[in-house]
Amino acid sequence: MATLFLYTLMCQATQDSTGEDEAYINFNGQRVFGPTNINDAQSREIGVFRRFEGQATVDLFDEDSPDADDFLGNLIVSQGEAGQGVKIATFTGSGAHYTMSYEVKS
Ligand SMILES: [Ca+2]
Ligand SMILES: [Ca+2]
Repeated sequence: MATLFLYTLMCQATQDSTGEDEAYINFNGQRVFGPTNINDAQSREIGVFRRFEGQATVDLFDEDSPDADDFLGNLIVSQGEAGQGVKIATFTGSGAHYTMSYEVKS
């Protein structure tokens, strides 16, 4: 087992062209953060940690209504990353640009 810590979500460019995104994060398919309103050059503290075995998937979405939500990309972490310190993941799906800092600990 290892623990994934999600620290900060940074938005370089939103997916929505009309202003803020409503960003949310799923861990292994379950919502763990958001939706939070976020615009270009803004960041949000996530402050979520989850235990996992083997590998885990973190998905980033922009909530839209009535249209379907936009998938902004994913991050796959593995137990073997434990102890490697803080890393930065990049999400560039659907024309957006986000980064997220995270860390895997044993
Ligand atoms: Ca959108
Ligand atoms: Ca949206």
